[in-house]
Amino acid sequence: MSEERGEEIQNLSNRRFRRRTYLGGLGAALALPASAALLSACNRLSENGGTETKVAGGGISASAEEIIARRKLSPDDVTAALSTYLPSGRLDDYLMFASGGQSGQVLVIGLPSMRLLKLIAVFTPEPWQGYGFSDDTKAVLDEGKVAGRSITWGDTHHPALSETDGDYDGQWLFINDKANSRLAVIDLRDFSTKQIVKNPLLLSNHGGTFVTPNTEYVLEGSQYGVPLGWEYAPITEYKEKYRGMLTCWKFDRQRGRIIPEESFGIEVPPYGQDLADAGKLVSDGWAFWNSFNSEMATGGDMQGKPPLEMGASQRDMDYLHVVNWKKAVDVVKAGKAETIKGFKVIRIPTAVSEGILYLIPEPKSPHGVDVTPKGDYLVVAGKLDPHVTVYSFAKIQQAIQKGNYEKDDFGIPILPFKDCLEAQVEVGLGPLHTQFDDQGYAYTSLFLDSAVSRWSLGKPYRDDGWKAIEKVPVQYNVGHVAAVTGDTVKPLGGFLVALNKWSVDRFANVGPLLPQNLQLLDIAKDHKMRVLYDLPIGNAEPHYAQIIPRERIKAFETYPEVGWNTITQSKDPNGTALGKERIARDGNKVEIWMTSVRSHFTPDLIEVNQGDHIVWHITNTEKARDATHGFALPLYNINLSLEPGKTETVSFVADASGTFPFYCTEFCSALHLEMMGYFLVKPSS
Ligand code: RUQ
Ligand code: CUA
Repeated sequence: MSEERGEEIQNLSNRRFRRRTYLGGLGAALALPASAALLSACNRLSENGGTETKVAGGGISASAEEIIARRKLSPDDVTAALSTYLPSGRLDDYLMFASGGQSGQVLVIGLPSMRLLKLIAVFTPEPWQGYGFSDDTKAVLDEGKVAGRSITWGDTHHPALSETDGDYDGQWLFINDKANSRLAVIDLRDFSTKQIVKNPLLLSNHGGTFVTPNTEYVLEGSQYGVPLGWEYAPITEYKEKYRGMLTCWKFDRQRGRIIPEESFGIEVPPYGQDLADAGKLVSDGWAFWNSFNSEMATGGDMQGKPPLEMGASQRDMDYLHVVNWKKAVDVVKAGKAETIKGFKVIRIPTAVSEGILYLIPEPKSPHGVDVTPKGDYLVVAGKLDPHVTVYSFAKIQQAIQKGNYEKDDFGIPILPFKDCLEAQVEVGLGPLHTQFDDQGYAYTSLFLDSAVSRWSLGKPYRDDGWKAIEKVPVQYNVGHVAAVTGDTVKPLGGFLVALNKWSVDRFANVGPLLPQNLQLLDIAKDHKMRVLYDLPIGNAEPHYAQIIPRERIKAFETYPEVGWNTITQSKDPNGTALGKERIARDGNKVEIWMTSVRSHFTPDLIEVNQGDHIVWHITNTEKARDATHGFALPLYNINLSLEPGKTETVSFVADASGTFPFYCTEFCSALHLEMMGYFLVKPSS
């Protein structure tokens, strides 16, 4: 070491500031002796010779230390920054799929950097992806029509990655639309939506989507009771006519589609079914839904009745629904389901006599029910009870065997609470949702406390028993939490994201509608939990999220062949090779086979007559990664995205005459602005 260098280090280590604010945190974060980390950090700086760096916020800084001082960073700030920063070009270790709330989309976020990587359009037209503009994607959105009406948004809540043996396999993603009781299927080969299914009997859902351990079924529970099929019925007949339904949607992995004809519902009372989870391992074959309105309150505040939310909170207990979905599949196969509006439904008496449906009391107004990694316990968090309630799956089975049950007003067996209870752990105020890690800890969001609680599971997970360990504040009003593979049979731990509803003072004021705050927490085993990063979400309210190791996703880099149909994931008969472009007229139908390649559309001049029916196929013949072209046609409200290899078709009537320049909307090349052409529509008279 040069004398100069030695002196520099000596000077650095003598500075009280560095010792106080930098050393401890940095050393801990890197799991190195503090001095070694410091030495290598300053060695790197001085080896660079020109250590002066311009940093954001203005000014010149000579060293990490000076940046820390000028930006007034604490040791925790520095360790947080070092834990999440990714140098350019380095990839995130995990991908988080978060619901996009009212945007009707899915957000894809990299961890630990918390960078937004993609929005996947699902229930809402989205121009960048050309979603809802091409014929094929319009058809996907049209599958989501409700009683013939186009719905142009969705309230996405709970994404579910497809699973093999209870763990994410990275192939498919499902998500619900709470507002209209719909489900969507997203193919993770190209991160785009392939199918929307509308539940024919319901108008709202919530306890879904959740998949069974081998993605045999995608589960969807209704939330707000309606007569099945939502015909009018007086509210005074709520108990007689209104119902909930738990729907098991059959998923065909080969076809990559939900098969409605092989799907069915299980009728349940109008108890306001809430979140759900599928059993796994020892509890495979079962599924669990909470409920929050066993009072069957229907509001009527202006008729002198208690407001709905008060009415729905009168009893001390609501009901956990325990459902044997495997048996339900057999019952449907045996022809014991009824058909309502073309959809198979197991009615309540059949569900009871076949041993498909049981209830267990649960502390009032619960929200989440989460199955532990081995499938042996169910954790229920009751919003109005400071405990999480843990039920034992084995005890539930014993209670079922024992028989001699009480029944609810609908004749459904109620298993005794005490017989099924394993433990109650006081975790804090307003517990909602629980995730798990690889250490036998559970993490529960505390909405009212604005905190995340870490608590230990009892045997066989940990010897220290069922007990609260620590709490960390989050900002603010946390809904769901998501840990790495935190709801699977193999949770990996390490990171957890708190999806907070309120951000209040965390970000620059952007007016009265504030962003949501997704906070990344370090939950590594060897130290206390800590918040590392705040990610504002400025387009909607994400609810649930799932986090998967990046390498489990095997997405296309470009489409496999030029002329690819992204809905069928196979060659499109209208895919067009370079040199095969053409325009064909048949009566007043004009069909165009166009190619796009840097920096040209062929043909680039098209003339038709007003009133012609246009069928326009465009194939991006590029093979280079990221060589995407767009296609915009003014007035006609068309914008497509043509990723390398993709063929899109758009059909319309050229009912407006005029001169329409079409152009590429992706800055694809130096001659991108020149990538245009004219669509001329000759007036008919
Ligand atoms: S839900 S937090 Cu669908 Cu809990 Cu929103
Ligand atoms: Cu193609 Cu710009």
